[in-house]
Amino acid sequence: MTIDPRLSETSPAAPITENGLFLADVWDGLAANPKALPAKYFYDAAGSELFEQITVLPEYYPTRTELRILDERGPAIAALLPEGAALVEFGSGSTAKLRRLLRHLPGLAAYVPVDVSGEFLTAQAETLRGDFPDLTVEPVVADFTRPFGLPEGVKDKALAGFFPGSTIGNFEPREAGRLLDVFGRILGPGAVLVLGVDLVKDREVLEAAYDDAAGVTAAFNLNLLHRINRELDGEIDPARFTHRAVFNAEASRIEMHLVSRRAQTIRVAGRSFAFAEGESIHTENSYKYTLDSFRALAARAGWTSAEAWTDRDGLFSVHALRRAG
Ligand code: AVJ
Repeated sequence: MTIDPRLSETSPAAPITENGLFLADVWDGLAANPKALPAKYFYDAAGSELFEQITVLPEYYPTRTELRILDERGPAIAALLPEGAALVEFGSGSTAKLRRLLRHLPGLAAYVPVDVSGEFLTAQAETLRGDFPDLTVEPVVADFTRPFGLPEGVKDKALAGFFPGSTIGNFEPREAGRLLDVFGRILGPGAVLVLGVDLVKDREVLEAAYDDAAGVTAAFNLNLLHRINRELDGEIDPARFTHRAVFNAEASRIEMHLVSRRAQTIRVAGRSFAFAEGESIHTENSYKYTLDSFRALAARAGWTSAEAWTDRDGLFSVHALRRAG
């Protein structure tokens, strides 16, 4: 574990425990101006369950739209992948999206799911092998935002990458470019990368997708405060915060915030943080692209656009990029 050296200059060091990094990030984020917390901490068991519920909400169009595009365009996507390729999935979530592709890829040499959670990977590999007995599954436990080595057995294969779910939207554009460059270095010359990218659209549609009528996204956002209470000895009353989702058109991103309903001081593991009424904690950015703005980002990271598909209503896109050979 690495401790951020800046922390010791401004505050007592966060205790070094299993949750030390989480606490350091929370203390850092609440001491910052404006206040912000990393979106990656949404996904504890409760948060992951809430996200699953989000994906089937009537207002939340991304998941079902991407699945539909993969269903309809599976054969066209498969035709772009080299024969006998190994498919590397960066941050393998549920296998639902992968399964859409697999049925069109009978000649796939291997599937390489990459995830930080070894436990999750093992379970996922097990079910996939059961359902696709001929498929070679070679999981890699790694943080996909940093360069990592591929298994020996796939190094000599043609490589393809898969990054669905518009996860790329959670990264600042500069970081998204850096990530695409890392993918390019891992996959190498001639590789094809298939990824899902959410599209810019009317503010009303975007804001409803992140502030649903049933309040599931609000619960997802507020769960971060519950998680801090549960895991970090937090003394936060989540009822004193309200969920807000707003489209920042200039930055082309949906922002999620937790807004303080009143002036208050909260405590986390013995440290206090003061809020003015209406002051917010910025908890997530979800960047939205046009087909061309995403192609331009990819080009800066060394990828050319092979093809891009959208649904009929232009809600979501799936891009196939190619690395110069
Ligand atoms: C998982 C990052 C793609 O940005 O749409 C959903 C997360 N946040 N509702 C997104 C999310 C609020 C989601 N991603």
